[in-house]
Amino acid sequence: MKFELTRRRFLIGSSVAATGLLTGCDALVENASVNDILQKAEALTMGSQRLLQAHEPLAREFTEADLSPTFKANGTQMPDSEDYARLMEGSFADWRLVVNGMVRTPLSLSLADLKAMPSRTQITRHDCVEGWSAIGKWTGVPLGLVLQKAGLAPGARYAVFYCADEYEKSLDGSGQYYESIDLVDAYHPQTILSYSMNGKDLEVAHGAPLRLRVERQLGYKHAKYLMRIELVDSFKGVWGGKGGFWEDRGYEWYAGI
Ligand SMILES: Nc1nc2c(c(=O)[nH]1)N[C@H]1C(S)=C(S)[C@@H](COP(=O)(O)O)O[C@H]1N2
Ligand SMILES: [Mo]
Repeated sequence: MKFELTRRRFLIGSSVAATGLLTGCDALVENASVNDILQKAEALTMGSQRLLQAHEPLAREFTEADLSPTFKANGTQMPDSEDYARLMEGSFADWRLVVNGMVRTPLSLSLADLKAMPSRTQITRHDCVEGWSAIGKWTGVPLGLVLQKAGLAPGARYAVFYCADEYEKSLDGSGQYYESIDLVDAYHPQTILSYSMNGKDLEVAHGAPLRLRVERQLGYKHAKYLMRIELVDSFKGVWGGKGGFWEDRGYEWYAGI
């Protein structure tokens, strides 16, 4: 994604004003690490402000040479539903990502709509709690841009991601995979809705047609097979109420690496 100079000036100016981190634009531009963060923050004004305010770093990014020769697929590798099978047979032409809940304008976006939006590519390391890691290259649309399109309603605090698959339905009969993150992570510049892995369309095993990448958190937060994103002020009442499939089964909601 290309940065427009005016946009960048605005970003730098407003971030300085918002954080009081440094006193002038020149000082900020000369500060290599902050400038680097701003470069990577791309057009996400709100995200970069929060980033600076919270002193939250970016997850480490790697090079093509670091890509893992194989990237394990984990959890669901083929959603077990007729709806998903139908969508897959049609190459996901009829698939839509619904964005609703506490938004001003609910959205229904096709894969083509998402691919037409500005994209971000990042090479990152995925860490699963089961004890394996892999480095992959992900391309997708920054979640912040999708949220900007929908416009948040006052009071929205979390984005909840609903997936197409039921994982271990047998546990208690409520096996729908879902996840959630707060708005700080939602607007983080490396939080993307990814439709491409290692330069190719996302494979079904890895979450086709769309999955979340939320790079500062563990693997189970990276919801695959996205169908709907709901903005909420609390996740009480959403399945087990803990904000995610694994969270409802005892895992941490904030799975920071
Ligand atoms: N919908 C859905 N998303 C999911 C899972 C799943 O079973 N279903 N497993 C999670 C876990 S534990 C990991 S480690 C990653 C695995 O992603 P991968 O298959 O691309 O390696 O997806 C996460 N997202
Ligand atoms: Mo995982």
